[in-house]
Amino acid sequence: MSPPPPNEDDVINHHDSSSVDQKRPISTIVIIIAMQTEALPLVDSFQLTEDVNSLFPKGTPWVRYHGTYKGLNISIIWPGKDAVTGVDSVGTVSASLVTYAAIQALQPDLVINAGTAGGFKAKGACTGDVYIASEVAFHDRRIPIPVFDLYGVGLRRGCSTPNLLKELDLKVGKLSTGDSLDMIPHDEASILANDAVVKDMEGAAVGYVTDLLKVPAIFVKAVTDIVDGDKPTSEEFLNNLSAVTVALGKAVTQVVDYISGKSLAEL
Ligand code: FMC
Repeated sequence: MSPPPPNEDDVINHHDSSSVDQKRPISTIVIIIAMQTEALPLVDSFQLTEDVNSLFPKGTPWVRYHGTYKGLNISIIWPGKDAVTGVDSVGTVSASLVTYAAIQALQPDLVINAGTAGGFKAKGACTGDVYIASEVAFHDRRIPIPVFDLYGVGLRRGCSTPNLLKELDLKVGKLSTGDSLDMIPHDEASILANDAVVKDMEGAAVGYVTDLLKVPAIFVKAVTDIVDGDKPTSEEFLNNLSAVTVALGKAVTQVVDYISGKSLAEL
């Protein structure tokens, strides 16, 4: 017999942080960033330094930049360069591993996943826009068996930040994650089913781990390319990457400035 289908409240995460945790000022933040190009403007802005002795298992390429900024203990975690190919370790596998390892090692009050994303112009996205993701889900885990289909989608909610959104000039929308930069028609259908406005390769994986370990997470995604436009995604992505990472860096700095001195309940 198959289990009864879960209702939406069972599928979406609820952080069980106690009300004491909710009211305590946030002190430790982990920022997960997939590409070094995305990380460096923030390393600079927060004046972080790269760890000399790694917190992480010997042999992993995972890099931590760390420092104190406006009373916050900040770590940027970058999964580093792939040992075989030498490129940034983008995608869900590395993202979930570093998120897990960083939470275990640093016990943060909050995780921020920052990065670039593709945007849908049909849903109002433009290149250079920065979104806070209200929800994250996968679009390439198709399991057409009852309830496993929902598991595959893996919907999780970002931390509720109504005051932060009122204060900062950022867009809000749903994020869909998959392990490919391009988009096959099947993925497009799932992304539309997820009602997403932005598409990346890490968000829902980070969301899975933060939900598992009950750490609130904020997703900040800057649009490098328009996926329902006429330009090839990879070309547009590479052309816009450096300009958009500057916009991403500014937005994440604003988010962190807002968080400084506040509790989770105040966000
Ligand atoms: N589709 C999927 N991912 C991305 C994207 C798009 N149109 N634009 N930018 C990205 C992000 C992914 O999350 C990766 O970290 C990186 O940029 C592309 O490899």
